Formats: sequence, C-alpha cells, structure tokens
Amino acid sequence: MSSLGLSSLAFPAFSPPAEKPVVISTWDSGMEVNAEAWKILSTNGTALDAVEAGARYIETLNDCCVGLKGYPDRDGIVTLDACIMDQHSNCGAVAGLEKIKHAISVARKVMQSTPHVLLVGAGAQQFAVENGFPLESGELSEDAKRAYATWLKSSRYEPVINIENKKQNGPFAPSFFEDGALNHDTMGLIALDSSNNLSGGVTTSGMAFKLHGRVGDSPVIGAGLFVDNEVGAATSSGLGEEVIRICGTHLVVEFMRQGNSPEMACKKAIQRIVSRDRQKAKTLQVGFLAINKKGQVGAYAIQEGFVYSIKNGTQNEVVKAKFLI
Ligand code: SD4
Repeated sequence: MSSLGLSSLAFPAFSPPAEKPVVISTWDSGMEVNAEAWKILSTNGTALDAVEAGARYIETLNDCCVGLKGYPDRDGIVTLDACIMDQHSNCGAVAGLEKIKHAISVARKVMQSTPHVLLVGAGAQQFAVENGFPLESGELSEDAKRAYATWLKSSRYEPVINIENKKQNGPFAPSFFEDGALNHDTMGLIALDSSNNLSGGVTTSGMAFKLHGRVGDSPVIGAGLFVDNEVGAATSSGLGEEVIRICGTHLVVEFMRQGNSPEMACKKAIQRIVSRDRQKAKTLQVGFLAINKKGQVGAYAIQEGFVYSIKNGTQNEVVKAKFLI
C-alpha cells in the first residue's frame, strides 16, 4: 500500500522543534495522510480542510481499519466512526455508520449543518444520504472477507498490541491471516495552520470483529480527539475503552494548559491509564499525540511500538513515541 521510502522509516532520535504549519498523525500510515494534508497547509489553507483531506485520503485506500474496506464487526458488517473539531470548538461526529465512504466528511457536515454533535447508526446514514453522500454496497473488500473468514474459525476477541504499525506486524504481514488475530487501526490527525489555528480529525472502522454497535473512543469528543485553540490539540489510538474511561485527549489538552509540553501531557495521560491497573495495562496499547500552539509536538504510549508521522517545513518522518512500561 505504501509508497514510502526507507528514509521515512528510520525512526530518528527526535527533539521536536516548534514550527508551523505542522500536521501529525497516528502510525506510519500517517505519512501518506500527512502528504495530503500538507498540500493544503503549505498553501496557507486551513487546518480544518487539511485534516479532512488527510482523513478522506485514507478512507479510500484498501486499508484494514479505516473506511469501507476496513475489517467488519463480528456480524460481518463494516461500521465507521469519525469526528472532526475546529479552532472554534465546533465539532461533529458519526458512529456506527454503514455503507458511506467518507465518514469524516459526514462528521464535518454534522458539525456545520446541524445543532448536534454526534449522529449514530441508521440516523447517521439517513443524514448522510439526505446530504448527498452516495450509499455504497457494503460488500466487504477481498482482504476483509479473508480476514473475517479466518477470524470466524476462532471468534477470538483479543486486541493485538501495535498491530497498527503496518510495516512491522500489520494486516499485510503473513502471520496476520494465519492467526486470525484481532486487528485495529485508526487514523487520528491534528494540525496547526499558518494562521495559528488548530483542528483535528479521526476516522476508523474501529476494532475489527467488535460487537455490533460497539463504539470506540474515535468519534467521542474529548476521548479520541480534542482541540482547544488557546492551548493545543490531541488525538489517540489504541484500545478505545481505556481512552474513554479517562477522557483521554481532553486530559492531554488540560495538562498542556497547566504548562506541560505536549510530550509530558501525553505521558501524564498514559500514567493515568496505567495507574488504574498496571497488570492490565501490560496487555494493551494506547498512544496519545499532541500539538501545542507553538507548533511543538509530542507523543507517549503505554508500551513500545507506537509510532506517529510528522510533516512540517523541515520534517517528513515517522517517529517512535516514548513509552511507560
Ligand atoms: C477504537 N481507538 O475503536 C480505536 C482503535 C484504534 O488503532 O485506535 N486502533 O477503539
């Protein structure tokens, strides 16, 4: 899937400069997403347009875990979660959306044309269709069919840590299908534009083989995404239930408000999760990413293996996040 050069995977030692515009996004798949967002940011476009463009790009790919080609729930149905938030604290979200390709744009439409924040399930689909989004067939991609058939043999629901890191152990690695391992992946991206405004977006098909109706952190404002234009923005990836429990990205932004760097703010939010149950935390992964108003970025994860992608005027690379355990 990737056209990335080796240099982008070099995981350089990283000390974040403050530079804007800047976009950061989850996992190594964020490199291509950032490139789309950068077309807008580098021509003085808005962070809001940039994050939507980046999310739309990955929603069209044959990606395991974003968009309609993502893996289904345990009933064989792909359901999408997405949200978007701008510099005015406007936000919109959809959850459990079926048969609509661009969940991120439906979320933006919810934000811009309704008095609501979150639409779910059939109502979200109805809203999308009424607003001109084409209804797709809902047929699984070939990859998804294969993964689902494999998973059905065991019906084992067990998140695989760092499965999102595709270059190392993702769904296209041979062992994935053999194991029928549970896969999850999410694209969360946050950007600061040349007008000094922050926005963010998240799009995902959620945890593969989840219970039908399960909603993760991704479309939940304050969990999978939070933007406060006075302070900074944060997004998350990993086991959504753990992020929701601590209102993860809202917490990260509040830690930045208290004067913490983006990295320290992410670390403190990770510590909050781990301190609840350290033994359990060893079995799961959550990573946070953050940008502050200066354009400094940072990340932290529960365990090794969480990476993110950054693009600004001088950097275009995948960076290893520090980790707690
Ligand atoms: C979820 N947070 O649905 C998402 C999954 C994820 O990388 O981020 N995977 O819980």
